[in-house]
Amino acid sequence: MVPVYVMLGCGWIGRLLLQKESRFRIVDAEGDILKKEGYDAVKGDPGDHVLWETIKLQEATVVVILDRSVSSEVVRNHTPSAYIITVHGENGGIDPGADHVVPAGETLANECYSQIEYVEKKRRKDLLRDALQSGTTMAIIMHDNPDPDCISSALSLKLIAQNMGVTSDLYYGGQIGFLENKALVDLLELGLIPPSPGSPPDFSRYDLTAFVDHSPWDYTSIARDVNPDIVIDHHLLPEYQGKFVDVREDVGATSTILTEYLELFDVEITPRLGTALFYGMLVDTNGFRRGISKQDIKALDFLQDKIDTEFLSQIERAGLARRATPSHETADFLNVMGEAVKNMQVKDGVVFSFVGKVQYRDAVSNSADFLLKMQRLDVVIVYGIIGDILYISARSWNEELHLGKLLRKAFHQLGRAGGHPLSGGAAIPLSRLPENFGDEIITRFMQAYTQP
Ligand SMILES: [Mn+2]
Repeated sequence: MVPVYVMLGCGWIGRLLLQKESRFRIVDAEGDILKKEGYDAVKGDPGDHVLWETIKLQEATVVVILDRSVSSEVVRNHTPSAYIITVHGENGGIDPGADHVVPAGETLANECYSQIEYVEKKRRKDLLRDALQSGTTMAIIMHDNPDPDCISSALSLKLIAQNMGVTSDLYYGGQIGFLENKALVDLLELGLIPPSPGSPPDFSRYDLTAFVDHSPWDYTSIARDVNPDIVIDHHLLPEYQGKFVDVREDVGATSTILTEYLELFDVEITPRLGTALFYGMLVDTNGFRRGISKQDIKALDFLQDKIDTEFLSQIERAGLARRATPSHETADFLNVMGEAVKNMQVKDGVVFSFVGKVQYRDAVSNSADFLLKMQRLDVVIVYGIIGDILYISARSWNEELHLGKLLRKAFHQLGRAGGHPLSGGAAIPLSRLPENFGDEIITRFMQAYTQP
């Protein structure tokens, strides 16, 4: 479902447009220069059909024609479903073959760009609607440790589907570790279907299945054999084809993507839902410090008058209040943090810490967050054991590293691994690791880290 944009002819207008959207396949007389600058361009006549084959023009979702000699009708015949944008000729004549004609002038690149954004949104909306309308019941499957981003995204998809007469059940396979997240689930009255060990859910009784905030199949233990119809996520783009796959690596939170769909489908956003989406973005971007994009800012702007700060502090207080009582689970979180600090070892600028056996997976990631704030170093790796699985959480300040990809490279042969540029995780069965697994973790990570 990745959009394909094509530019026939470039010139100064094309240059301006490329500053806003670089993902164009371009045919231009100066294609060789553009290619040297890193663009996906070929040199030649923008009207040359052989070059159209080279750049696979027929795959285009949007074609911007900036060379006056190229006829939009001929392009239309070549790629009937694409949206075609042309520029007004000097004589001001309307091009009969185009979907949209942009008036020439200073603002032309902006006009083109907003057209592309509009078309792209409409295309996604139509595709999601078609996918949802192909059934009446849906299982929305969250990842194993639902966080606020996953929780609010699942609820949003449920509401969008409900508007189309589709009823949904929400599933997860692991634990909800953080107390705030439990409070969020309770307060939103989500009615999640908890995992029942020994009797996995039968998803075949649903017309539709959806994964939110994760992609097939690294982060679910209950739906490994499910081919989801719908995937909405912001982690690494999977090699997976479903009815509807919208995975945007560049956005800070899945909540951002769902906010866009709630707006497109005109679904009412209650203050609680608005707050949950805001909280999802807040947590996933580490308080808007990590991986925030233009799309996130737009979603925030849209949610701005739909956030209930009372409700937000209620969720955060729920976490703190329970933390103040010396419960079993609280002790686990604090103990694990203590272990993480005690067991730190530094190898070539990377902090490693083994926290032993833990009760909650979130306690491991919580500790990694804590060490990263505490340490002056760029990369932190914390790992601990639940049952017969070793869980790894990694955090970094260095966006160029892309931890998710690093972890995948280091550990994907042993288990599940992935994530974002600044945060990632892995889960590896102990049976696949040697006795001295600590050394193995360090060696494998350092190998991937030092040989990018
Ligand atoms: Mn997320």
